[in-house]
Amino acid sequence: MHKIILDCDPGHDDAVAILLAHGNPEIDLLGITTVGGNQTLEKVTLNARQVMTIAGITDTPLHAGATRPLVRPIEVAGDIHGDTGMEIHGYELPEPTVEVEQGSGVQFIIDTIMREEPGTVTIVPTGPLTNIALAARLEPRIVPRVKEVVLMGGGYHVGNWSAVSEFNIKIDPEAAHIVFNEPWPLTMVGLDLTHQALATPEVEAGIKALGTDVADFVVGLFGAFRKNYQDAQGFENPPVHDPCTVAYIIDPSIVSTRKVPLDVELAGNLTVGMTVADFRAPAPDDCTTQVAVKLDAPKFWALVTDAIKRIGEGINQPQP
Ligand SMILES: [Ca+2]
Repeated sequence: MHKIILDCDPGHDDAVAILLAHGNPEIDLLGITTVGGNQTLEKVTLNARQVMTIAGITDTPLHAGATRPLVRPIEVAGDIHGDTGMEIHGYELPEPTVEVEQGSGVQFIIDTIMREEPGTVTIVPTGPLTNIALAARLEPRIVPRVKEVVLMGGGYHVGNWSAVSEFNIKIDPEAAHIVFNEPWPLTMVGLDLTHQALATPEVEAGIKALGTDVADFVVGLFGAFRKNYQDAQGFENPPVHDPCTVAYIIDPSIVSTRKVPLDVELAGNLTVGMTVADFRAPAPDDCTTQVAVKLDAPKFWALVTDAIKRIGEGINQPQP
């Protein structure tokens, strides 16, 4: 079992990451924390509650974290995720029955890592890195105790929020700079990888065929996500970024990686928020960072579909 904390800003693809983490038997989801990003903290936290309600996630604590980036004003991705942060087609979201726990998500991350055996907890950020940076600064003893940070963000070739920067990193680059420069093992699952995780009509048909409420929810998410990605960025099918992190943890053969020194640009007029990978020479032995390179898309989607299937069959769900 892989113990993870999922730090997210749902978000269509965050929602799928939550479902994969809950529905896969290899993952022990210790907690979900939210961060202002795709939409305001209030909206993404409501969305997390709705996803957890639909999936019957009742034994995993949910904590809200930072409302805004460390230094810069908040920016949201309404063009991609809609005004609610989780715009959906043809599916009515439920009144959430899952509540938010008391206490900041930042403190929850610290308490969980200090409580668990060292080297056993993986942090999985799929939003801006504000909560993770704050946790590392507030309690530096967590850093050597974390097994790994596997994050969705950045890219070593292209951006999506500027020519060279990706949304999660671009909107809080100072937080990303902190997280990328701590000595914990870090895997950057960036756009180079996640643009291979396309929700094609075939993928969607496979999920729809499951015929369950949670499958209908995912199909509804993909419908809105496809339209928004077509309009905003000219994609035929939407890239479902965030669950690639969880898939890598479950089965590293799904995501090939390459060790490379990484840093985050803070000062460039055109390049702020760029994740800079130094490929000039083989990575030194003490390099703790790597980038995700190639996705086995059929295996990835089989894993996601299987998790949605298991949730639909009622795993871990109390009987109504
Ligand atoms: Ca996200």
